[in-house]
Amino acid sequence: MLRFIHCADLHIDSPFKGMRNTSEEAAGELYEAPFKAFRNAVDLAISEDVDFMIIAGDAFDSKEKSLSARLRFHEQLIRLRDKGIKCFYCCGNHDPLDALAREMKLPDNCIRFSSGEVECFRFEEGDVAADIYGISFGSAAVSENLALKFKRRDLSIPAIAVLHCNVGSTAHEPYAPATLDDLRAAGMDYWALGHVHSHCVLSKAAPAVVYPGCIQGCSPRETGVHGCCLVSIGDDFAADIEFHPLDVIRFMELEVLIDSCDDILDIISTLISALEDSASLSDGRGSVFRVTLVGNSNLDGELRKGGCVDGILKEVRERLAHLRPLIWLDHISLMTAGEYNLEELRKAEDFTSELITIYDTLCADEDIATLLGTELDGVYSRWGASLDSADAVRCRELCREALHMTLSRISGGGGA
Ligand SMILES: [Mn+2]
Repeated sequence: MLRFIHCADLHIDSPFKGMRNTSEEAAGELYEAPFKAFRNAVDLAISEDVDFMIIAGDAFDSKEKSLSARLRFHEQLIRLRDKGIKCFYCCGNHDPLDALAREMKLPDNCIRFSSGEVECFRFEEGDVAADIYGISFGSAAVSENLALKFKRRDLSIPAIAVLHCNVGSTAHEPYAPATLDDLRAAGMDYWALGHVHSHCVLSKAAPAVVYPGCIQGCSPRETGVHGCCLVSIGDDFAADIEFHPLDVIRFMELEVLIDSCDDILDIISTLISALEDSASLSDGRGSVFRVTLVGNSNLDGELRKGGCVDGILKEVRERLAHLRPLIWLDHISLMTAGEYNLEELRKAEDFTSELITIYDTLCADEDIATLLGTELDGVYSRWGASLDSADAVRCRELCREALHMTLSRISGGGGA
């Protein structure tokens, strides 16, 4: 039985994009997270005594790898070498095999695929054998379909292909785009892919096509569990795929209902218990939250006043600062409304219902981004700011916020 670890997208040295005003302590723990997750992968490889490890690209977040990142990556590969475990590594768009990368020497148990042509290495130890095919990105933006370069040579032992590529995901850059049929045509048993950051099995068999996902979420958008796959290939060359979590900090999105809160202090304590409850489910890992406050409340108007949400955020962070494992509140959004029933107000055929209709019409307009963008650009530029991305989703959010601010004021919900 052939057994190996398939991981990808380690993103060592990740800057954790999208997080703002993170405390020094929280930033420090986040920086360490990908290193620790990789160490967890190596621990798993050693405790499971696998035949080898595969890293399917984006080992580093940036091609300008810091010295510490390189040394610590190296250190983990040495741990594998000391246990006689080989590592097959192909480079992806974040860590392309350019002149800078070539300078980075790797321990001799780590085989890095070159760019240009697919290479094939035969793994043979005792009675297990496999051919491992792979190719690296030579530069960041590879638009060529690299999957078409793979062709199985030998049918007598399992064939594994290692590639960083995009198979049909619109959420990731379309580098080395390929279809499932392109992969099938190569005649492999297992495609060890990298690039897509959430774990997914695109095909279970003939061949198995697998994204293990990143080993550690790298931004608040990468919520949920992250890890690697422990793969066993039996005599029939069919793959058995077991997912193992490796992440040390988990990103979560949470809705917190504030219906029954009487004042802002009450909202703060409700928030804190909701965060503590959710954090307790993450098995001793750190947690980073993005929270949406929901519900009908007469505090809606007050919440929407400038500085109120920031004040809550600051207070919650301070009260949670001493806790370990880390609980960090990254962001609070408001989806609350005043103590009125929007559906009833909409039916009333009066001034308020007309006002709601104006907002409804605007939100339903496909060109909302263009319509609002021009108006908002003027406002934002006066503040010396800019609307980062005047996309339709953000514009609809702003519209909804404006509607509720207006309704709270009209209904005297404390916002006047
Ligand atoms: Mn990646």
